[in-house]
Amino acid sequence: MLEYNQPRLAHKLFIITAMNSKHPVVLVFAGHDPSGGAGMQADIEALASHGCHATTVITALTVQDTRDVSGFTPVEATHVIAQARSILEDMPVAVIKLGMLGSVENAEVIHTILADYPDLPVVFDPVLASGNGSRLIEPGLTEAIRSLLLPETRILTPNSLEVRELAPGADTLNARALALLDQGVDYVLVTGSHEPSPEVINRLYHDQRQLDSFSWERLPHSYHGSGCTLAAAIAAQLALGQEPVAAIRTAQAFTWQALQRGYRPGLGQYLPDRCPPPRNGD
Ligand code: PXL
Repeated sequence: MLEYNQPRLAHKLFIITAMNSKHPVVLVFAGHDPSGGAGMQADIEALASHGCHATTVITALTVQDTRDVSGFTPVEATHVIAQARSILEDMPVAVIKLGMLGSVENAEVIHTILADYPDLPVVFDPVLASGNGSRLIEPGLTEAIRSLLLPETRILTPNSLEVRELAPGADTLNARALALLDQGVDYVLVTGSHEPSPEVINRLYHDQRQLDSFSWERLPHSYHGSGCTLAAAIAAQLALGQEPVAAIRTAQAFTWQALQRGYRPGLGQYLPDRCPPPRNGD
């Protein structure tokens, strides 16, 4: 018993160190988007602008621009697990953030890692498709997410389309979100930008009920990387020591402001501005 508990105790002390460090470390599993709008780059920018240190395990390489995704290649699962283990053994990771996973094998090895570090909070943006609807998963991955990763997730941030895929058995958005809680997720924040309401309404579920809802002015453009930005900002707030509900509230404001400052570097969607330059005198 003692042999089993000692490493866990050591890891708890590691987490306390992580929370107290000047730049808390967040371990991100995500795909690479060469347009720089979504995926790992979104996460690094959002985390850095909160003063967190992003450590980065790339799970898939995509081919895309600001208009659409034309393909992706998952990274080998053996490589994913080796990247993660070397970081976890080196640095006091405070929070794990999951985005695009790429393959069923990657979901399986990530599950192994999460099982080995049960005290680390997990923020999961369950990426299934690009904003334009191109699939970013291979067959079987939705089921692997449901059975292996949802039970390990502290905060899940699906959009309303993802909720429909992850909980196909229930009939309303509310019932689907509650079904995700039943699957073992602690907090589900369903984002509402794909719904037809005049304002964007995000709903937060916890403890078998809807806990809160948040209404945001709908911005005029279509944005690439907003979901990644939101989940990374939540991960950052948790790593900085915020409680889940406060983290979720503050991260939405960060994301809305990044979208409001958004810019259009290419021919397609706008990108969030997660790193505004310092003003003169700052
Ligand atoms: O926005 C979801 C997303 C996440 N991660 C990667 C992506 C996308 C959307 O295109 O490419 C790598």
